[in-house]
Amino acid sequence: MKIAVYPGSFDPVTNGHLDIIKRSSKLFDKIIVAVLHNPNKTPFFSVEERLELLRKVTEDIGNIEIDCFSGLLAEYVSKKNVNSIVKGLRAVSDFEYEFQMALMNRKLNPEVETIFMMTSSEYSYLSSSLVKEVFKFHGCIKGLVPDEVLEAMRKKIK
Ligand code: COD
Repeated sequence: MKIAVYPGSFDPVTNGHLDIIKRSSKLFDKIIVAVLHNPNKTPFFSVEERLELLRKVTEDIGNIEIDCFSGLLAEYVSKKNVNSIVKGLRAVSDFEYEFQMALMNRKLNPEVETIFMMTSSEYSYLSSSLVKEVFKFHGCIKGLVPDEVLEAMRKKIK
């Protein structure tokens, strides 16, 4: 079975993430979407909330597992017995950081391969942090995140 891990913060999951999940799910038998639990950061959504939202927005895809991890990604993928990591690339600025991480992950776990998927042009400018910033200042983020996420964000600030 060809399995890949798609790791991220997903705080919150955007339509850019969802596009990568859908497209990669056609290339692999299973995609494990893995939410990083980083105790040093104060996220907008808790890990549990992010897991729940990811489950909701991927429920019609089928070959998706939603999970979370802490610590090193290279160790998490070995624990899951997976050799492929899927990452999304938006711009040259993503490339530099992702390139470093891919090489470091391979150093830590020589079995691991990182597969990069180009963003779809309509989501190329989209990031969770920009979405949160626009939302904070009451800008319209409809169409940038799944409707379930927008609803949860509205509930959260009430
Ligand atoms: N279009 C396409 N791809 C996108 C888009 C978009 N609009 N938005 C985001 N993506 C991609 C990102 O490039 C990334 O590949 C993925 O989706 C997740 O994005 P985020 O922003 O939710 O998550 P990040 O980038 O904060 O996640 C970073 C990791 C959690 C993967 C990284 O920090 C990590 O592996 N941490 C574990 C600790 C570790 O092992 N550190 C050493 C690394 S070498």
